[in-house]
Amino acid sequence: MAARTQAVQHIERAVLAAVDTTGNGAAHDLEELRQLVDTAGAQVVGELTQRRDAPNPVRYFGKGKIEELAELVRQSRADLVIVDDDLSAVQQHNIVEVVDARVIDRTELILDIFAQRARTREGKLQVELAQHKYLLPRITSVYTRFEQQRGGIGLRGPGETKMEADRSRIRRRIADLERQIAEVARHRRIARAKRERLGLPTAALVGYTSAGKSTLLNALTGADVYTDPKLFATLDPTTRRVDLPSGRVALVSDTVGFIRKLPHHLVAAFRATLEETVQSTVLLHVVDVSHPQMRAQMEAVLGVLNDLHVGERPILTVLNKIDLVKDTYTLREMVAKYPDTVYLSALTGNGLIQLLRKLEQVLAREERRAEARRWEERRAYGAV
Ligand SMILES: Nc1nc2c(ncn2[C@@H]2O[C@H](COP(=O)(O)OP(=O)(O)OP(=O)(O)O)[C@@H](O)[C@H]2O)c(=O)[nH]1
Ligand SMILES: [Mg+2]
Repeated sequence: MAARTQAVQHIERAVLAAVDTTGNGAAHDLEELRQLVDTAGAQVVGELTQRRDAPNPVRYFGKGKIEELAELVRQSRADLVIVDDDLSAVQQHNIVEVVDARVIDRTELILDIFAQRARTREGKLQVELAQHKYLLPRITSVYTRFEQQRGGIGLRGPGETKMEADRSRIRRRIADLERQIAEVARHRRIARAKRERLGLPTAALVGYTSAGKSTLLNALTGADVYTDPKLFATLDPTTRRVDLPSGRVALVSDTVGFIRKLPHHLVAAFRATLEETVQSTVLLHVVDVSHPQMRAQMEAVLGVLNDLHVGERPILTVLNKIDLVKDTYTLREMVAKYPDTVYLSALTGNGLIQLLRKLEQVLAREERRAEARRWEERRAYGAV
């Protein structure tokens, strides 16, 4: 049984660290990591990057750099080091050997944020499964030295559960979680089949975390979904009805946001929920056009969608937050260049009507396509 953890009073002091393989990109990479750390509730007390062609396979950093990191940790009295990459168990172990602090990686940080934010039973099960799968190969190196410090980033489970620290117990827990998730997924499929019988077209909001998906859902439907400048405000899917300009009705779903290097254990654990949400008539890809990393964010989202095998779904690209950009020339150019693109501000409502009109067009086109497909199938059976 999961034991209760003590509420954490102490704000953890974190040193951020990364190998910069891009030449100049790491400075900006750390900006996102800073936001993630802030969302997780820790304080950044130092930063360190190392320029290398590739991370060292067994230590991640070079030898001298780890010494420097150890010194920075001492000076800044840091509790933990957060590396902006996925570390192998060996790399993590070798850094911990030298540095007198816990060492966690980007994946663990993201899993921790999800653990804190999970609200529904399904969300909690999925996050706990991802955390346990992540933990399993690392259990000796991570836990033996910091066993007594339970409760910090990477050591807390969703809700009030405590992460297990024993291999065979973890394996049993993983099997148990998988069984429970399969059961919840079965209920979901039933609910979805019910919705499908309504015969309403569906649209799913997808996009990078903080792109404005929930704000857009609220603007479109008058819903009251939680929005937040911090990352990963939404974890669980919400579906609402939207009235289209012609008077027709569509269902629009909001769900968890994506991020660069989204932990694959997390994608695997959330697969059922995500797949179900993105099995919509059309995907609305919400993009924050005011973000300096807009293109990298779009690519990350398309990458995750690709992993979820939704390549065939039509995508309507929604360039959001135009109230924050001065130059709308580029936006107009993009809309002219790429089919099925609109720009708007979910916050001010500017451009919403154009989105609804476009959505209606795309849905009508999809219906014609689906009808043509059905006709082809009937013909294949000699029925027409
Ligand atoms: N200026 C401006 N801010 C916006 C706009 N749309 C959303 N925001 C802000 O962006 C932040 C994130 O918005 P959310 O709607 O929570 O974003 P999300 O995509 O649902 O994020 P996750 O649930 O974390 O994936 C909030 O502070 C919103 O107020 C917009 O059009 N203009
Ligand atoms: Mg949201």
